[in-house]
Amino acid sequence: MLDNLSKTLRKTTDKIANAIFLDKALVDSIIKDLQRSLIEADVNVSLVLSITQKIKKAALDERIKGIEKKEHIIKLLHDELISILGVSKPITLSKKNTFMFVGLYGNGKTTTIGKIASYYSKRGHKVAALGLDVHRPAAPEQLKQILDKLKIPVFIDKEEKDPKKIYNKFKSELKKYEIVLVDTAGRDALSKELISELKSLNSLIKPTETFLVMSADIGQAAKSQAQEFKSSANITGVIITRMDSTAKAGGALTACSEVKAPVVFIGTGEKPQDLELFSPESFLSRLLGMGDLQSLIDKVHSALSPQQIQEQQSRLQQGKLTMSDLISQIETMESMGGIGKLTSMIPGFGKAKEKISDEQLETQEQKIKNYKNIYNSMTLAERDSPELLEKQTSRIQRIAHGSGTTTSQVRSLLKQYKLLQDLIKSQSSLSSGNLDQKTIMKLAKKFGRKMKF
Ligand SMILES: Nc1nc2c(ncn2[C@@H]2O[C@H](COP(=O)(O)OP(=O)(O)OP(=O)(O)O)[C@@H](O)[C@H]2O)c(=O)[nH]1
Ligand SMILES: [Mg+2]
Repeated sequence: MLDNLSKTLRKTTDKIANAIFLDKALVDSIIKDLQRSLIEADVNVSLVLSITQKIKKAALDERIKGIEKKEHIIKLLHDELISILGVSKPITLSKKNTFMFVGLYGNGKTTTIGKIASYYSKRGHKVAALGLDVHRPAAPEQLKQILDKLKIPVFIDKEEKDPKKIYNKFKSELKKYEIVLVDTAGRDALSKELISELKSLNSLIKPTETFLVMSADIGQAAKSQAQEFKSSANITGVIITRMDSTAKAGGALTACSEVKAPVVFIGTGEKPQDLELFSPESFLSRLLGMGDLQSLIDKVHSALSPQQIQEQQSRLQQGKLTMSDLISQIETMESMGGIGKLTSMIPGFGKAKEKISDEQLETQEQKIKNYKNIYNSMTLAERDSPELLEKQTSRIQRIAHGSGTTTSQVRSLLKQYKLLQDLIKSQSSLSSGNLDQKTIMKLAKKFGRKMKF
């Protein structure tokens, strides 16, 4: 169900959470991905532009910075998506309930009646169905077959051609049931004939709910259909079927929201159990692959504290890197689940990840531990100025001894530090002290190639 949109949304929130700088280049790429996949899901272009413009504006707003900005954008993205999905309309049951199902030919009315009958009878309600589709000769038998399988009573009359007469015939019998599901006939379009038929059934039956059943594959066309049925057939909710078999479901859902026709259920397959209550919040949570907004925000707060990020950013922007920055990067790697995880998060490192075997990962993680031990065995002066070690073998020997490593391992850490520092210096002078996301990416790639983790 909307797999591509779901993938993009997950990727987008990851990009925001993991970004060091939310600069224009990154924002542009996020916006482009979002626009592409929302439009692919058939969401109205002007809706898409309005959402993405709001996000872009917030992202480039200089008044909010760092973690707060990431949080702000994630919230904004979440709230905007919820708002285009509409509001949830809970179905409250009374003592006696009559649900009438209306819609055009082949949109899934009869199948959905089976699903809803199963849904409520499983929850202990006494359910029955009434077949009032007198236009398609096979319709009453189809309804009967579906409900017989579920062992739910069904009332049909294959000979009678007047739906009102069928209703009157079974009226007293139906009073025994808590929920009566009424199947009606479809048409190719909402013709005058269909409108008058639905109006007369409405005034005779007085259903507690009238559900418009529409297939998701009509995408944005759901808007005019919902609007027309709303004004002529008094619908109280919409059921979108075939969510499982189209990429256009985003269009159908958001179109209903635009005309304030609340979606109450979605159909996700042909079987009786393929039905879900619809609520924008839970639907979006599933698309995002997160429990709720809070878990999304927690993602932003994951690895480093806001202060740590800010301090590191300003040092990097000035082209400075301390030994403790390097160790802090290494510690971050550990808290994120080791270098394997890190490689998947840094652009350009992704491919290398596949080539690293478990065994290699283990030695790399051991190396990281060694580096930390080496750092802990250094004096404060040595940490501030690692150059002190370069010419003094005795210091290197002392550190190797203290950390349980070898002198060549100490030299290796010094080499990594120097390499990264040189890269940062050269980059920051090239970009006149203004390191942005693109430069960081380039750096990460170069760094990745030369680092010997
Ligand atoms: N994949 C999928 N197929 C569905 C879903 N809902 C209905 N269908 C299929 O859509 C087709 C038409 O469904 P019906 O229930 O006969 O539609 P209808 O609105 O009653 O059609 P008419 O009575 O001709 O107006 C059937 O083949 C169903 O199996 C769904 O959620 N997913
Ligand atoms: Mg039918």
